[in-house]
Amino acid sequence: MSTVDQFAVRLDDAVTSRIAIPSSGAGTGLDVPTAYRVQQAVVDRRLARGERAVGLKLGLTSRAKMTQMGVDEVIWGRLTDAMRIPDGGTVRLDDHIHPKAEPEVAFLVEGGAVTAVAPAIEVIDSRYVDFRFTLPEVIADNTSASGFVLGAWQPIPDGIDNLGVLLEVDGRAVQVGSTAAILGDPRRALSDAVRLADVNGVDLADNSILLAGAATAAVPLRAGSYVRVTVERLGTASLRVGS
Ligand code: OOG
Ligand code: MG
Repeated sequence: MSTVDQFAVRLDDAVTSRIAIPSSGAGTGLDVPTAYRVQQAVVDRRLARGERAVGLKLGLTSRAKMTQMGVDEVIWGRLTDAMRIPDGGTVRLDDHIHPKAEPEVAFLVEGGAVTAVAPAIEVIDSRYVDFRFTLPEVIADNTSASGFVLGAWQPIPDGIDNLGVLLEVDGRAVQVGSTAAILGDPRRALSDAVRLADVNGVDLADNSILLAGAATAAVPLRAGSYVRVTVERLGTASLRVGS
């Protein structure tokens, strides 16, 4: 088995066993292009189990996260139908390692154009212990993708570049931000995604959902809590956390 496949098997086993693997730190010997090959192999294993590709996600779209990781480029990952959580649906902790929720906006790309936007929650669940990883490691791990909730689709409103974003847990505000934190304007996520899809031969027609990147820091999920994201003018998306 190739090194790429071996790494993909370790990450995929972490998903199915819910046991995190340690980061190798600087010792991975993995470069970014190879990391994306691992990511593809990880996603291929999901597709082989019958999951369907439905979209792309961007990560590290905020200046703060980029600076933290010492990079100046966004990273991207793949979404499948099995990751979709119905709005108001339940996420079980037992199905995860150490899931966190972050507020996002999602775009719908149809026929080469963006037709709608929705408030969204991304559930990230790094397959590395304590969410500690290098840039190539998180790319290989499909950028921590685990689940996503979409609120109602609607036309793109004026001022999409600066809408208030609120993340509440059990009715208490825990993160407050703005869509401006997403690359300065979440529409830039679109142009980045179109470019990335083109460079990497990904067909956006089959991957019509685009998660633009977190607008605030992510919060750990606790059993029994109710998580709601509100994006000004777009409405809400929510989930419940079960054990
Ligand atoms: C990587 C995923 C980052 C985002 O929106 O920035 C991401 C991580 O923080 O585990 O999805
Ligand atoms: Mg995200």
